[in-house]
Amino acid sequence: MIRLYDTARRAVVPFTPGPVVTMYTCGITPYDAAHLGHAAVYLTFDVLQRRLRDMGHETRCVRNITDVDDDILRKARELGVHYLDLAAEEVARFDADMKALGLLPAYAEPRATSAIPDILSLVGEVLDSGHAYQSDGAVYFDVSSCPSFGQVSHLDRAEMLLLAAERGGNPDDPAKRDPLDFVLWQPSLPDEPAWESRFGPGRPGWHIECSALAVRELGTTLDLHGGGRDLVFPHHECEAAQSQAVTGVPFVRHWMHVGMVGLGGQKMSKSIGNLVFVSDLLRSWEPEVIRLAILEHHYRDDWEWTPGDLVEAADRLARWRAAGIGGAGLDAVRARLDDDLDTPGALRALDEAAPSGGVSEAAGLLGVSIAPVPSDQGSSYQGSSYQGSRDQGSRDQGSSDQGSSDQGSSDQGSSDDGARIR
Ligand code: 5CA
Ligand code: ZN
Repeated sequence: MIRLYDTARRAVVPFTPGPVVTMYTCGITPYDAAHLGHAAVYLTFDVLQRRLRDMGHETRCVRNITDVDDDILRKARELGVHYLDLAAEEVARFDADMKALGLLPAYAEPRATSAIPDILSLVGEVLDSGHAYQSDGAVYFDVSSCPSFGQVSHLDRAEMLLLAAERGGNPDDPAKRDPLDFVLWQPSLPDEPAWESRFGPGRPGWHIECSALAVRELGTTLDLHGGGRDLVFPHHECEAAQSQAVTGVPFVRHWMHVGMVGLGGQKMSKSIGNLVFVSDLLRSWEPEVIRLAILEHHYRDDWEWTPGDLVEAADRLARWRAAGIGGAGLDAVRARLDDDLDTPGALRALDEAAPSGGVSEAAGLLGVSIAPVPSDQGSSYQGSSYQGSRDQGSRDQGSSDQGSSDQGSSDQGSSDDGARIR
């Protein structure tokens, strides 16, 4: 049995889904390339799915795409492009990055703009249930009608107000009855897309998209819902409130949130611009190395990205490759993953197993292929993970994030590239 920390219950608890596990992870807002924070979130749910499949479950993990919201409309305006063209381009880049990192494909990857009819009917139902009101062309959720508001985040009102202000909640909007009320449907600015509706022309608020898509794709109660920890409030709190207002049943059985990846002492974020892009790292490093560098951190910790992580991960991969094919360490890795997805512990367990046997099966459970790199084939060894053209330059090229160039490949005999792509 696997045990996982549940944000709402504030404890590590058994996660005991049925044969089919329904999961919803909040996906990207596609206005810039995928960075390491995104990769850390989706790798966490990837490893969780791999362990659940290993236990015999079928997993259905939906990952949405927020292709209409304030951020993407602003960026499209700045670039002078149509917001859906921007989204299409960035989604293609994101999908290629995630494929290169070896992520299991999403069960569905629905876009917010695919769900306007679903969103409109959900907003109508929230309104009809008495949990929302219309004001100044918008529809707002009435937080005072929801005594359980706070069930996910457990924040007090002052903390909620602070975070709502930081995270696009517009607490100062004069059309609201309460600053914590949140928008379900809003009028569009003149240059923004607008859809006709019984509430007037407009576009969805952010939170409603994930409720509508989750229910549409997976049903009224999800086994597990997650994303980065920055989404606990307001996003997930609001999703739970509006969904349960309509369905009357729990929206989510288990909430799982991933810590923040930082750079330069701050959360890595598109708005700050302190980003390390997955695509840049992939030019110089094998996907397995990037995967191991991320999995070296426990998913619930906040951590700071350092290029040296890649060097250590490359050494580790070389040692595992030297150990070869086999099932050593498999039960130890399973035990570590079942203990709140302890990936750092799983890596250490494999390090311990490698000197006495092949670790390919246990590494596979972490999504790490340790098939050795044929010394004469370089980057083509992994077939479909390597799409199109990559930078085939020397090992000292590429991003400045790659650390020193003398990292370990001593176990690789004549292959001097070790875990780095040539
Ligand atoms: N589209 C919404 C979710 S519905 C959104 O938050 N998009 S995002 O592009 O801003 O973030 C995508 C995912 O990456 C979210 O789960 C978010 O919590 C997570 N994320 C963003 N930055 C970081 C970071 N620095 N560290 C860890 N996770 C992050
Ligand atoms: Zn979401």
